[in-house]
Amino acid sequence: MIRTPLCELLGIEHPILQGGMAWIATPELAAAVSNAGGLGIVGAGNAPPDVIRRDLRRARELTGRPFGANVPLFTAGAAEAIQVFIDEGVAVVTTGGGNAGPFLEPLQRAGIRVIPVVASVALARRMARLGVDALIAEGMESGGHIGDVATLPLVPQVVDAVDVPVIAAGGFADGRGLAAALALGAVGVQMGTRFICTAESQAHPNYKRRLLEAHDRATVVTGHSLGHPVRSLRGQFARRFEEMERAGASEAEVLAFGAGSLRAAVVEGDAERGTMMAGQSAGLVRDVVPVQVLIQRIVAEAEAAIRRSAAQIVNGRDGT
Ligand code: TUI
Repeated sequence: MIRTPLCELLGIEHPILQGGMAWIATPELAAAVSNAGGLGIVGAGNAPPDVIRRDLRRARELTGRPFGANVPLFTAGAAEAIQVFIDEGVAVVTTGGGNAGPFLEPLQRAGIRVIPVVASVALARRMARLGVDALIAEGMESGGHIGDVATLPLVPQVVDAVDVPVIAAGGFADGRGLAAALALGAVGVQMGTRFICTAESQAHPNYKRRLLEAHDRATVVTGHSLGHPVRSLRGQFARRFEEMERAGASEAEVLAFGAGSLRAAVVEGDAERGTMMAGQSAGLVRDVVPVQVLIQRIVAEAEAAIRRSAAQIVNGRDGT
């Protein structure tokens, strides 16, 4: 067992959160993660309020344990999604892609723990000052929308800058990663890409297969020209996106090209029209297993990694 203050804060067994990936973080996946002792998170993506409500109720049916909900703040319906989270009384809300400040008070008044994702020390400081319950420090190794600092330098800088618990994200897919995150001062990890390749994930088999085939350099970042860098698996879609950016296509043209591309990837398994978002940890994903097996394995690996590291401490000549 690895217990950290995050387990107490959220009422979970293992300090592992599942990322709120749009289309992938379904009630089935989130409930499986919560049932296995982690924190499952239902991703609202840019779904309409009635779909979000239905998904949260389904998750509630599938698990009696705490689970969370996530919304990317740049989506048009973010405020409505937050209201549904409040109405449905989820335990935890994580936010991405923006400033969670305006939503903090109503969420916390409803007894909901608020854990924004940050990609910089500056935003981490601002959020901590406002009184968030914890932070997720997400490095640019992550899939989807990313910042520009890598996890290894970001996490300890955020840990030093704030006095709330910090969860590390970006590049984590196994127990060695969890052990490393704890060594950096984090209280747990959030993993997204790794959970796509589980039995309970509803992602299309093509998406899972592409992840299993992925190697260390299998992902690419597009969208810099729009100010919204996104990491996904290399492929037809990313190449065409890059070409459009290089040719100086207008923002409207590129956005029109991207619309619906996530659904095409996740639901239809279409690697040509679809963007298969994934983090650099894709190269570490080697099998599709039930969530329960994955989480048990990660905890056992982390314990072994911490023991191995600790065994390397020896007394020096000066007896220290
Ligand atoms: O949010 C994410 N990753 C995401 S959201 C998403 S949804 C989507 N995308 C495209 C098509 C359809 C749906 C896909 N991937 N990660 C959390 C995250 N947040 N990473 C970076 C940030 C971030 C960036 C800037 C957070 C705050 C921020 O603040 C700017 C400011 O206001 O200072």
